[in-house]
Amino acid sequence: MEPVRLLAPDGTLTPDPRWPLDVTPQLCRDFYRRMSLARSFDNEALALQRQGELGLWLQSLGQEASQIGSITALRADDYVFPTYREHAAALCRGITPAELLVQWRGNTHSGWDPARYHFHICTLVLAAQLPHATGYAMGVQRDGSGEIVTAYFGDGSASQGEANEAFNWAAATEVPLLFFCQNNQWAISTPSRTQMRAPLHQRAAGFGLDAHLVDGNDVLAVHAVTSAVAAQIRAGGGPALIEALTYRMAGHSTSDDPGRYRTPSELDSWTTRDPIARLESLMTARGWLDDDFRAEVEAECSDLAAQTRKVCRELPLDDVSSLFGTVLAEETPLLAQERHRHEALTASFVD
Ligand SMILES: Cc1ncc(C[n+]2csc(CCOP(=O)(O)OP(=O)(O)O)c2C)c(N)n1
Repeated sequence: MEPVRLLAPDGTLTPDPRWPLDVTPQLCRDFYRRMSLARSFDNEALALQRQGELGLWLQSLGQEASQIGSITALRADDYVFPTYREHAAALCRGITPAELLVQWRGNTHSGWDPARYHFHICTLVLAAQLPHATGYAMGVQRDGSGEIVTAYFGDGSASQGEANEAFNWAAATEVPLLFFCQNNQWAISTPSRTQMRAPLHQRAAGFGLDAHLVDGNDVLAVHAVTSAVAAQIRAGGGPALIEALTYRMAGHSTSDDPGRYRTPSELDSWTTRDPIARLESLMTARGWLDDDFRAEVEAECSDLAAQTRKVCRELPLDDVSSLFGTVLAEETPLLAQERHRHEALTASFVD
């Protein structure tokens, strides 16, 4: 199966009647703005981690089109289960920089109220969110609320047993669920080609899911496909899977050095397919990206970066000891010992 693509890397637009999309200047400006803001936020978070303000950061760099093209195709009340990399999608839902950073500063377990944004907290245990999403979708199905559920995950997570159980159970129960895989080619240092013989969208079809392959660096294609698939799920068409081919342009996390396992030429080849540059080419060719608009977005990006830096430094430190109370219903001797050790360590810091 060839990936659905509307926008070529050089910015040429080729409409596809199977995936209709009204490509207006407004739509492109909206995507350009959202993707630029997400990248600015991501860059700032990286800088904050490098300066010791965050313990860890996992960049969304290069995956903006996959995330923004898809989340903007959903309704605001469609519940979303993310992994740990969906910052670009989270920003679209109105989750604030402070809420996004607080967990990575180590101040608390998670930063936001999922019920408020219909956006679940990050799941770091690979694929654990997929059965959760399936169960949630069973609830939605019974409520008849008209919502659909979307679960993001990566190519590496697709190797987990839980992912495959979720695909099967979602298909068997015909729940209103969209599995959205960002195949960014790597699971830390393991390339996706060594993890599976059949491409994920083919495997998904075998489970009985309505499966699609899309160019994940083409925000217009991602949006067109997700809109159509979401509408079909909402109309009772059953669960689906979209595999978006994209690339993790940064390391897996700030603890990773991708230079140890991938070549500069590979990164170069994906840089030419950068999702923002691609949209920019189309907009420039059509005269949709004038200097005023560009300057406006640049100013907004600088403001967001400055705001991100400010709120990060001001984040209140929760009483981390309280986190020990949420591990088990009753504290075990080992847990009590760990809590005491942590309290003694904290007390040893004079200031
Ligand atoms: C169950 C489980 N096994 C292993 C890990 C360690 N781990 C964290 S991220 C990761 C790779 C994930 O790759 P992928 O699902 O493709 O997502 P990406 O990080 O590329 O977005 C691994 C192996 C984990 N968090 N959970």
